[in-house]
Amino acid sequence: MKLHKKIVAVCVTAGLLTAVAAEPVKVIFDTDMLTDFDDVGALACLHALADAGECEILATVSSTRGNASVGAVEVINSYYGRPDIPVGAPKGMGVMGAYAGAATKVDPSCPLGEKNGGDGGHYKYRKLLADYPGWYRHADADDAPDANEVYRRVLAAQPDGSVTICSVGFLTNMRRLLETKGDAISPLDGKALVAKKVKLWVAMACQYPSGKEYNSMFDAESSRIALENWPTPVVFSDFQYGRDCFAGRAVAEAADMGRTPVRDVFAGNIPSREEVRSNSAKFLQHHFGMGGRAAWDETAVLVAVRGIEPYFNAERGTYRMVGDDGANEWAPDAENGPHLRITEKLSKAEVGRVIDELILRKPKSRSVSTDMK
Ligand SMILES: [Ca+2]
Repeated sequence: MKLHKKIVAVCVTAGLLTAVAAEPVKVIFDTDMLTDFDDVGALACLHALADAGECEILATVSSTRGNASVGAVEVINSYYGRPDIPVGAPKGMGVMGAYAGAATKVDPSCPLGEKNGGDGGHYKYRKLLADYPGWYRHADADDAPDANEVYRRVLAAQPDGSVTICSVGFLTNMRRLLETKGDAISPLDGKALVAKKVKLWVAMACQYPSGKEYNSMFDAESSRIALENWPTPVVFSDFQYGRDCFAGRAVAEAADMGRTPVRDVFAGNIPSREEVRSNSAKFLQHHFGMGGRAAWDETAVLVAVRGIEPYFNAERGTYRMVGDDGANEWAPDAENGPHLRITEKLSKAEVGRVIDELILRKPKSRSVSTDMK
């Protein structure tokens, strides 16, 4: 399966989509392993693409202080044989968990909840840490390094214009990074460092044509500052694209995989086909199609590593926050808009199959035992 080595990457320069020779895309992945679990599929896709030589994962940082959010990332990294990828989390601001709107963190003594239990949406990631002891270093995100330091150190060490940031959570770290000052790592302030080192920011965020979207609404101030001040091209996989592009049931139902942290999360959180079929209110059909869970975050990884062209079309304009309650709007501007939002090219079912194929790939190597307790 070396086909992907021949795929050309697509980069966005000066407003043009330009095909260039394939080199591994250098990616910083910024995620919220807090409530939803398309993040797990996205990180699985990223590792599968790294195994294929299509990308290099420079860092995997959390955009939330939710207790298990960094540890969950480390469990997935360990599964794919990359336990030493730098991790970090925001300090002093941002979403805490259990729910994104919660003002306090989960009490560590709180019993491991079930769906909608006492530890809110965070139960699935607390369970991951409980089930895979020894696969992570940071039981609480607050124990992890400052995401700012991770970003600055990683960016400063990379060639100019070479790094793609793929964010599939809150925009907190982008705002904090832009507001950093020159330091021992780099004399450049955050905005200058980003302008110098970052090629592209791919963000799963915002809602088309307007509305409130999870990733951009809960830390709305950071979203506004990041969107208004980011100095490089930005591509959005917005709520509208991913909401009916489903993936993950294939790995949830895979009979030959055994237990893995990726499969555990999908198998434990996707309703059965029968549940979906018999849900008369259609809630489950909208949120969990027969293909699995809405693949918002996985689509952002596809864009970050393989570019827009193979799977998507794009529309140019501006995503901006309006008011102070987390709402956003899209202003189309085909000539001068600084942002692109992906739209449908391949059918979403086909995109879902591409994502499933990546999630189903077994890791090339593992550096920790996969024996389960
Ligand atoms: Ca996410």
